[in-house]
Amino acid sequence: MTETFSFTVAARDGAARTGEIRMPRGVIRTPAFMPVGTAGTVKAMYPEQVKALGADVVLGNTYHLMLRPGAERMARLGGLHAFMQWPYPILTDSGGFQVMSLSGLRKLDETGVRFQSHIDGTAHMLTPERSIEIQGLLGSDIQMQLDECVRLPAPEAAVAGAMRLSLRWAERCRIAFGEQPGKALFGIVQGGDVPALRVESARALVGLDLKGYAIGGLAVGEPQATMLAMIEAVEPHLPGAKPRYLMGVGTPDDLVQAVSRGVDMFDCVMPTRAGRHGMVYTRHGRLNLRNARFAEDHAPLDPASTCPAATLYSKAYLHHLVRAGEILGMMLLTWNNLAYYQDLMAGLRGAIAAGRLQDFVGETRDGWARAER
Ligand code: PRF
Repeated sequence: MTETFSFTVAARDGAARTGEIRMPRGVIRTPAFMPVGTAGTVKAMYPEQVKALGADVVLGNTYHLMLRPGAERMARLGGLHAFMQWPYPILTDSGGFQVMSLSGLRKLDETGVRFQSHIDGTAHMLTPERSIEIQGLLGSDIQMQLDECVRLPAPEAAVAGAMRLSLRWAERCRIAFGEQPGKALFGIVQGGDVPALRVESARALVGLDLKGYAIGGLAVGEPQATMLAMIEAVEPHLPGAKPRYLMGVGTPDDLVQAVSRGVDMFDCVMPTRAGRHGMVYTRHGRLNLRNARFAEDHAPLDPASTCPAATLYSKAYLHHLVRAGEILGMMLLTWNNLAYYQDLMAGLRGAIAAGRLQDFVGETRDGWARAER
């Protein structure tokens, strides 16, 4: 395995690309979906099961892990890979976004963000330098800059202020990160729903010559059409030879649309969280298994699936497990959903390589439209 970080594009179809990120801990096939393992676990899944589904990388969260078990303790325990028995690449988010969505009292200024833990109310400080230090202590392979993400809709002045603060933090993160050949620091494009601010952000980040570029600040309240328009505004300004990561997105349709516009990486809690709440994703769309109409449905979720959760058990059984609040229900639904997401990404990679992405997208959407609702 390579000792350095590299990205190669093997094939293109329109704006879409398929390729490989190579790093010491493994190869990430792109377009890639990264299951979210917030607190050192992809909830309700065994790590070896996650890998077997075709996931090459999982996401961990600075915010959660710095609070519990703590970054220095994690380092003493040998780092996150050893701790959670996931020897493959790990990408960590920088913490800022989770501070904004989860913590209590918080105060943000040029230095960083001061906040209270959602677990025990204790006071903590996250600066660009401390975020990078923590991601290093965790042992993260792909580290994210600290940024400020504003929810939409928001006044343009607020969006511009957060975007420019994020740029200054990106520079500080780059200095703190230094040179780490087998690892990568990604910048995060902000700028809300304002194309000119998105372009300003992308250009400035590209000037920092980072190993990859994320598009943040989307899927935060705006319509899908706005999100896609922002991707289209940013894409021409990002280097073709570096990976692009759309943060916290999304539905299967969001993934298909964003891949078609040149995005290479995604993470989202949707398949795992939905699976813990009775929702399943299938080739025929999304179903709510709590619904009484499944109470005597003998059919499995998808007899053609590669995942035992979709082929072995009747919908009636899954409905029963969900209604009864059984742990196995959450496990099977999460397994099905992550399998569906990984199979979708494999399908997209294959279609791009074969130059038939538009056909694949059409067939996939036709399948969803046939959902029994
Ligand atoms: N910034 C960071 N993490 C994120 C986001 C962001 O804007 C989003 C927005 N969808 C999800 N996760 N650092």
